[in-house]
Amino acid sequence: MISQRLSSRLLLIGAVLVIAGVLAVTVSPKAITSAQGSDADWQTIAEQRGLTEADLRAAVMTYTPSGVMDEYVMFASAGQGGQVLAIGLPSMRLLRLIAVFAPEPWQGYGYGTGNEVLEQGFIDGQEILWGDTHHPALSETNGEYDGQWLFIGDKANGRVAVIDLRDFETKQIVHNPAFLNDHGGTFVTPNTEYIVEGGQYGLPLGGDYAPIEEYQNAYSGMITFWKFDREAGRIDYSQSFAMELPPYWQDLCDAGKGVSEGWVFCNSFNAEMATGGIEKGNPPFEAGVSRGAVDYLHIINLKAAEAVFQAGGAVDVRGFSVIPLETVIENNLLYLAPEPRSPHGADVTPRGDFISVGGKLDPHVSVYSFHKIQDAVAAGPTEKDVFGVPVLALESVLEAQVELGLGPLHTVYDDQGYAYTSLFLDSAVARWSIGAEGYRPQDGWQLISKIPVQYNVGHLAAAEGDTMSPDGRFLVALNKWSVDRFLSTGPLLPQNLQLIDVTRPGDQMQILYDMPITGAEPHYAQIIKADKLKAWEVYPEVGWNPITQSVDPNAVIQGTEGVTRDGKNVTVRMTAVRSHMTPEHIEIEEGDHVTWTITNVERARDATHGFAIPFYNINLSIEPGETITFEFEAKRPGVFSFYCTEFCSALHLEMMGYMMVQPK
Ligand code: RUQ
Ligand code: CUA
Repeated sequence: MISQRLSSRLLLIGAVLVIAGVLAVTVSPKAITSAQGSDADWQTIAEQRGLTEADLRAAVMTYTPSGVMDEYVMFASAGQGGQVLAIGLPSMRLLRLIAVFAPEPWQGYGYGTGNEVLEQGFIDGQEILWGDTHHPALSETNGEYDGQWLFIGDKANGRVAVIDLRDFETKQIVHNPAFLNDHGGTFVTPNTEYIVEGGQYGLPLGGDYAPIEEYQNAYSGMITFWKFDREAGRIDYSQSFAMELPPYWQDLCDAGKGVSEGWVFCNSFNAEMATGGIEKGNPPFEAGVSRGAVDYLHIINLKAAEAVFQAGGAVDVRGFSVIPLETVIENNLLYLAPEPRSPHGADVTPRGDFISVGGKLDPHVSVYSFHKIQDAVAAGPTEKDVFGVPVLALESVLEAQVELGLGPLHTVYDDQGYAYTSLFLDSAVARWSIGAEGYRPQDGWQLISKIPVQYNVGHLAAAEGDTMSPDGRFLVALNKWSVDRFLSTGPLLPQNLQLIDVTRPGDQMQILYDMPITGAEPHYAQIIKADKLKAWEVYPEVGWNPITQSVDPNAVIQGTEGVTRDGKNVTVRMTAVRSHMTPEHIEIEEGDHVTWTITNVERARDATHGFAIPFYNINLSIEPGETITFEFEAKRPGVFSFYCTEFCSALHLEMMGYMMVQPK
């Protein structure tokens, strides 16, 4: 059915292009007005709306008829919103908001459910109900996305979350108590043994106090290796460890793969160890941090670090295992290599043989060869930094520098041997050729073309882009500013995700679609083939607990519902099915402690029931098969009408009940 549909779409594309070629001559672009006349054919509509040939090509490449599925799913960070977005490609339809670090009412997350996950993310008892999500990472098997797990970091508070892609729900939040911020995360090793979380701003270990004047001696950098237990579906805290690094403001990291498997690479941007203080007459951070000519690429031997940790080489910092910098140096776990000043991004090529580092304040992308790094390490580094960390000479490890334009940041790769780098200051995407064997030796290392994007592009995401076999085809530019791309929404404007077609060679990249994103700044995204995702249609069995991913021993079976009392403790056991909750009268007393379990006994796909109790801040989304337990103190007497918040059936409005709290 679908393939028939696709082949007729291909015919349509041909027809559109022929006709559009004619139209393009006569039509002025950008003067989009509403097509008049309900019986106008599509050519007339295209003409009246002023669509060009390129517009029509973009339309047929992205238009996804009702009922037809997207080919890819993009998981994008939702920045300050603390959440993750799932977006279908090529339609750019928003499929799901996944609640992670912040309460989210639609999913009932943090209003009776999900509370235990959010609470795992509290630090020293401090409630933290938001996050700044930056870099999502899909789990991998043999360097390919396997569609099972998604991880994401919170830059603000230095936390990492685990999302199960069977139900698209957050299962765990962890925090390394030795540090309080992060950035270079999350990235996974090729078989998801570790989830890498690089730090960012230098801090005293443990987030303790130390005067800023003692920055060089009292402050540190940090990288955390979270051990992932696939069987349990959780990060194993006891097998996780961190490495203390010099306080150089480590930035973006990437895990080695192929030839470089077992290594991790991070750029950094404050080798100057500037400490700011503009108000004291010091150079401000923005000047101090970029004063020097070079920063350092960090080259970390993770395999060796793991062995040192397992041999007891770590110390305890606030209950977490940290390998101190002296031990790091003694065991040759870290090498540095100069980078052009204030770089951003360290992106490993699909075969793992090169690392691209964006210049940010330098018009080049610098490409390091892993083979050369190995040779330089074997030859023995000749220099050291002020802490005694070996520094590899730039000439000994650099493979190429490609001049791209202003503000190169992040690089992704396709299946043709091209690399794509975002140019923040140019507001453009540069396509360049990787001039090595296995990529595009025929082209050498050179800039191929650039395409303007709107505007101030941060990250790029490529289809299957971080795997060992990227798909090419599509690229998404995650732009920070949208300026004039959409109708005005006041001084705060949405950000703009732009879908770019990279199927054609040379300079024929094309913007296909603009998607406004509100409520969030999507930093990075990963794009996976949709058929790799095997999400459940309904929970496998009635009574399912999504936290344990098994049947809850407390699940309510139809016919056993009721209210029981043991002193001040009241237990409510309820089922939900279209269109009633059983029981419908809950009679309790002021001061009772209530433990309330609801099982949605539906087996029909999408038959979700909501559940809300006024005043008590209880709001649930109970998906087919799910069991939820919540607790509260009945502190306010009165009559409370609870109801289903999902319009689930024609008699949905009747799906309600009364909770009567008798005064003392
Ligand atoms: S950042 S726009 Cu990935 Cu957090 Cu570069
Ligand atoms: Cu259940 Cu409305």
